[in-house]
Amino acid sequence: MKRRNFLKGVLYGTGGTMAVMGGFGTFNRRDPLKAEAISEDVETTVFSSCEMCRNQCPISVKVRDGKVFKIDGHPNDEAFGGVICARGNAGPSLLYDPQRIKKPMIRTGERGEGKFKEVSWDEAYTYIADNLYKVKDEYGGEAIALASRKGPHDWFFRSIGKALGSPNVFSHEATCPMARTVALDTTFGNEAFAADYGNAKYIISIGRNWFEGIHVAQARAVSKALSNGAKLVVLDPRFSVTASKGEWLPIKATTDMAFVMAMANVMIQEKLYDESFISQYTEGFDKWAEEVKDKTPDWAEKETGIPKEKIIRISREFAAAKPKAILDFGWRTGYATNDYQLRRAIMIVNMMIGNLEVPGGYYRTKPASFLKDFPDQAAYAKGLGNVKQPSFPTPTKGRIDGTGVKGTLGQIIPAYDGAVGQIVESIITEKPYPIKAWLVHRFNPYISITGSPRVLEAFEKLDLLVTCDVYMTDTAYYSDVVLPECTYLERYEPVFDMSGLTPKYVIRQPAVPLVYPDTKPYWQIYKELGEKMGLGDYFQFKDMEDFITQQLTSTGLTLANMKEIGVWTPPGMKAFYVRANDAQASLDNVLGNKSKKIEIFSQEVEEAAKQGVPKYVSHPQPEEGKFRFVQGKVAVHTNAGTANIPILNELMSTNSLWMNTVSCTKLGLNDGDDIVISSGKYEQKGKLKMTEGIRPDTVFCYHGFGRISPELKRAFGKGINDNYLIPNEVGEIGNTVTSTTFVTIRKA
Ligand SMILES: Nc1nc2c(c(=O)[nH]1)N[C@H]1C(S)=C(S)[C@@H](COP(=O)(O)OP(=O)(O)OC[C@H]3O[C@@H](n4cnc5c(=O)[nH]c(N)nc54)[C@H](O)[C@@H]3O)O[C@H]1N2
Ligand SMILES: Nc1nc2c(c(=O)[nH]1)N[C@H]1C(S)=C(S)[C@@H](COP(=O)(O)OP(=O)(O)OC[C@H]3O[C@@H](n4cnc5c(=O)[nH]c(N)nc54)[C@H](O)[C@@H]3O)O[C@H]1N2
Ligand code: SF4
Ligand SMILES: [Mo]
Repeated sequence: MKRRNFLKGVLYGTGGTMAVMGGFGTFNRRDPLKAEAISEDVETTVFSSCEMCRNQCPISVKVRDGKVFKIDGHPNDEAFGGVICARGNAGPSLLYDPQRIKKPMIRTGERGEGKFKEVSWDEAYTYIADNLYKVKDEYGGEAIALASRKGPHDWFFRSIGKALGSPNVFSHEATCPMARTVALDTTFGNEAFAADYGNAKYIISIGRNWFEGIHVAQARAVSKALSNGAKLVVLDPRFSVTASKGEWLPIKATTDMAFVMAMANVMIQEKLYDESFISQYTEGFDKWAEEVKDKTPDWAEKETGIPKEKIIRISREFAAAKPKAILDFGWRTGYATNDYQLRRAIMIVNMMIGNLEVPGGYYRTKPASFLKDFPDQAAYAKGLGNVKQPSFPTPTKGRIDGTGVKGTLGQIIPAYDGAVGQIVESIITEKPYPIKAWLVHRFNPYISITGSPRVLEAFEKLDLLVTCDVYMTDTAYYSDVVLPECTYLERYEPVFDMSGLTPKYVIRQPAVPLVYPDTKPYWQIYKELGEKMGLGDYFQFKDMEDFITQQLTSTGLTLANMKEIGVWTPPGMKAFYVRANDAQASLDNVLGNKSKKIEIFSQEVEEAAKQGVPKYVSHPQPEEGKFRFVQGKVAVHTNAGTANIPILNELMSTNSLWMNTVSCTKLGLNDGDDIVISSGKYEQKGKLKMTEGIRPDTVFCYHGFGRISPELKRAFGKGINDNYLIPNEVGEIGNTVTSTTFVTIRKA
């Protein structure tokens, strides 16, 4: 293996630029094994996948003398192009961080006092098992809640809760894309859709910030479209990095649906939509046309603050680019309470230009199970198998969040995800019944769920709080038991299905042995805990090599193949769009609903909320002296995950509050001032950033700061925790809502 150029392949979006530029030379400076002192002979490459965020980009890990010294993108994955982002590059900084948790711990002091004793794994399992059974005996299995960031760990983690008869198993999705998921489910009967940015000629972002809220393949595809001359329009109340690359429309937050409905209004008035697509594939268009009849650009200008001429021009440009145009459906989608209706409206406008299953539009992802039904593609349909599990006991009570209750909005919440914020409310109010134990995996409710003070109040009331993480996070700090997981660079995981326009499988395998020998991978933790609890039948595999072998049986691939190649796509298969060669091709396999139509009018949403077609809801705007508070991602950090990682903390150790220059002047505030942000009952201190890059009625901060665990020694006490200021009020489908809070600002 030849020494690779350190300056290759880092996708780094920041401060208005996105360029392929240098990696962190600082690794060598920090690494005791200096690059120049190491012989080339002992260098190996391990193909795996990144976990610095949940995108799981395929990576190529360079190891010398048993140490990871560099991570690149996987060279053979076209969508990722051998590139990773700044956070992915910082993997070794996490791996070798002496501040990681290294041993299981049990609380000895008061909750939140930070006093723990190190224990053996067996002691930790025994403590958890005894206390879970105690809660189950006293209150029933339903009094145990589980929450994790959605991912491959779910199979193992969730088995514990489900085996104890709990219906209250949650993902993080209600804090993230759930409004979009519900919109897709209720419109297409299926949520597995993606956008083909790379081939688009016109892209409109509704707050989607590809160059800071990074997904490497998406950022590359949008960049490719831009280099090919595509036009980008960005609706965002602040000037994001993405806004800097297109036409920025500083929209009033929470009014996006007015813009989208006015687009539909113009397109119908001027007959710019694809009538044959609408008549062949959709139902309920007449009701939508009726709904948007009075949603004129004039009206939308008043709602959104965007001049009507721009709305009309953009609607025409968008329609003229059909079908290679994308009105983006967003990623983190919880701006206002009825966000799922905004996302439905967005997809309806997309369908008006017939941009489904064609290059440059939206497509259903193509896992093997999908391809089976297409004779030309069936040869590529080599599906992953499941590892067998006995059935779980049927819970005796319904879920605390009302998921699945017919005739209510609970009916349309995805049962796999649920409304995670409800755990906090049910602990505190004991309604509909008490939650007494909470198991948390790879998730930090204190930072991630709106209403941090309420989350703390909930922690206080629990009989048992268990957290499995790589750091002593804020939530871990309040826990009874803390389980130290090893990092992604030290473990195997199930083979991951990352299908897009073709099927794709990605492996995660250890690049190096355990750095801290008393940490373990999640699959081992939950298997051993399950066995300790007498639930071993749910974990019928010897180790992860065995698990993967069971998964791969029906694919014809082996563990050895996957270890060697890292990423697999069917050789010879081309990107598959169902309507690429036949504009009238059937979409029956793409649509998961009974009607086999794109449901512009959704009977299900009508029954649940009397909103069969999306209806406009006007959200309050801030009065004089108050500001709307919005937040977002920054290129060099991940959510609640990376604030304490040495190299990333060094790059950015805190956040500040963005405020428009005019508003600063009115309040007599200056750049860099120490300020207090108040949302009424709750306050946070911070620093002010004076900028032209935000609407005068809005303030903004990057998310993930304001940490309260003193064990996060680099991040502790620095910056603003947005969720401390935002109440734990949820949207109509139980999603967290983060753009509806108003704040006042004063000098500290
Ligand atoms: N570097 C980095 N990349 C990440 C992540 C990360 O933490 N760091 N996280 C990953 C995850 S989990 C996700 S979900 C994605 C998120 O990716 P995105 O959804 O693109 O990102 P966000 O930063 O959450 O939100 C984008 C923008 O929404 C704007 N905004 C707020 N309210 C409104 C509104 O009402 N209307 C409009 N039009 N705009 C509004 C904010 O100003 C912000 O700039 O990024 C992923 N990638
Ligand atoms: N106000 C406001 N709230 C938000 C957002 C916002 O923009 N504004 N963003 C929302 C979004 S989009 C999301 S997705 C959520 C994200 O919320 P979370 O899922 O809580 O955030 P993450 O940063 O993904 O990571 C959670 C935890 O995983 C841990 N971790 C990392 N690697 C491992 C591992 O290998 N094993 C284990 N066991 N743990 C590991 C990290 O240390 C971290 O504590 O937050 C949401 N909350
Ligand atoms: S987007 Fe960056 S941090 Fe996330 S998985 Fe990919 S390389 Fe890692
Ligand atoms: Mo997210």
